[in-house]
Amino acid sequence: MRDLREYRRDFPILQATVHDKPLIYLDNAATSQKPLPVLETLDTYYRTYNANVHRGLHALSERATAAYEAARRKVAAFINAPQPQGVIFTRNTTESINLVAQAWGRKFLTAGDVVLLTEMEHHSNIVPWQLLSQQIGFQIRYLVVREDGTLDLSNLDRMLDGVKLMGLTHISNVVGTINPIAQIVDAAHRAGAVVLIDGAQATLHIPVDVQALKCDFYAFSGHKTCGPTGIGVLWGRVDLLEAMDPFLGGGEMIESVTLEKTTYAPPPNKFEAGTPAIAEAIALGAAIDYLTGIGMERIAEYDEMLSSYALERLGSVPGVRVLGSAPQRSSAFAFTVEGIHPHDLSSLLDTHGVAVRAGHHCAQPLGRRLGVPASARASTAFYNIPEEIDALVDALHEVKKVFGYVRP
Ligand code: C6P
Repeated sequence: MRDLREYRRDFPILQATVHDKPLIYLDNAATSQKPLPVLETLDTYYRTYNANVHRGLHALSERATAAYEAARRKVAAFINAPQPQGVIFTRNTTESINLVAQAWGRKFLTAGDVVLLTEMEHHSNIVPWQLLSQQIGFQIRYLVVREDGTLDLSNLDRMLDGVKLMGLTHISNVVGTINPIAQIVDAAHRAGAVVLIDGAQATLHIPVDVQALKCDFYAFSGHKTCGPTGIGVLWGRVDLLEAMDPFLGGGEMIESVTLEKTTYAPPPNKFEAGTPAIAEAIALGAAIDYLTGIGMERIAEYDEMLSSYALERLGSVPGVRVLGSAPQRSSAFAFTVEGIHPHDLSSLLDTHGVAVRAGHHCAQPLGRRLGVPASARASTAFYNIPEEIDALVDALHEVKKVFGYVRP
């Protein structure tokens, strides 16, 4: 078995330099880096069998179709979906959530209904519901986030009263909290609600099993899972997908079209109008092969080790405050440094080759709730090493010197 450290070598970008310093890439929650098999899959597709899928009866099209459908089966196995038909290729998590809002919500929600979200959500799991609510008139309720970055579940049953759909993130992209999904889904189902999980921050870090989570929809992004941009996934229970109306109309999603009316193909095709992101889907399949080759359990263990190290090291820097302290947490660490604006911090860390994100992390309500509208955020992946955390901490000390920070 390869030492986890060796997988670093599969990521050419990790050899890059930035401002003449070795790149320390700690912005994995924004997007992950891509290993060689993913890059090679994209290259091979375009060099040797680029063709449209599900259309041509020629060799190239058949090969492209077979690879595209094989990628769907790989995704299904990766998240332990019962059938590949439940796997819909989208552009990203955002589009997957919009698909549920528009194709499920528009059909099944009415004025007077309630959608339950949480204060921890990324804007992707807030705005689509607000847009739809403006059209339909249902109410949106939010589960409260506590100071430690965990959800307040003390009144969950009451909050679920009258709820038709609950949407929540598996892992917070700001405070890293891993939410107790199966427990929440159980309560939501008892209340008669359908549950959508935003898995954008989960698929790179922990094994995902939609059957164990018992959710109804699960959304994630290829680019955050070592795959390319432009490809995402919505998994849905096939009976729900069958009952839903299409999201977009066009080629590929139809059974028959007359000038008067259209009947639709069964899922997943019903939700894949137009030419899909073929190369990207196939390369996502390669990313999944790569991750499962390492083993998601192994990745999760390593992640936990590196996260504890990062928390300990960050906590040792005077003036640094890490947001959230959930007992179950992943490897996104939003933090502030006393007296230094996060944007300045991020720009100065960049001069040391250290890439972190700064701002509201597309989760403004959470920032407001925690009283920290902007923060810096370091986020690791399995190809990061403890020495890179050390480099971040060294760079933080240097940045503090620039600002003349002296411990009070
Ligand atoms: N968060 C971050 O830096 P898209 O952009 O559709 O691939 O993913 C949206 C999304 C949805 N939910 C969560 C929990 C997310 O973290 C993200 C993306 C990135 O935190 C970019 S804003």
